[in-house]
Amino acid sequence: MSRLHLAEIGIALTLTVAALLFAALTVWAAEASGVAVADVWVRPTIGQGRATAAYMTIVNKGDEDDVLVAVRSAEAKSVELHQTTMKADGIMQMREAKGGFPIAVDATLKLAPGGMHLMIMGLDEALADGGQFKLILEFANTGPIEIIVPVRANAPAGSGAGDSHH
Ligand SMILES: [Cu+2]
Repeated sequence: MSRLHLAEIGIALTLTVAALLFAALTVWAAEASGVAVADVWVRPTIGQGRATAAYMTIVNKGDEDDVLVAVRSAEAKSVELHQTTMKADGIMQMREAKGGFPIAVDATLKLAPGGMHLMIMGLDEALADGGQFKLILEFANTGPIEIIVPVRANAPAGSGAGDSHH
């Protein structure tokens, strides 16, 4: 084999290794940055009511703490971040989490009936079981994420959320 040929093989190998390394780094970056959203669902509206609650599990897979600061939808007037708490007299109370929902690195934020949830108000149309709905989650570091939310009466299996009432 000529020296020129060997040089060519050497360059080809170097390029292949560089390409593999680049591919590996790209995959790593996609997995290691930002938040992952799973087990998303929203309750159907009742009668003439145009308010409902949405639930989901959010995992911070990034290397920075993050905060879910706001949520919006083109199909509703407003979406608020709510926290349900039990008062001393046993009455459930909801209040807006003004500072958003913080999610530390590697932490899991569970929005579930009886706890934290997204309060959707002023929907343009009723939400029926089996339908879907679009929400945009605004994170302080990750930025906006658009998600499709299935409309269903109960939590999806495996989300770990019981069917207690909002
Ligand atoms: Cu609420």
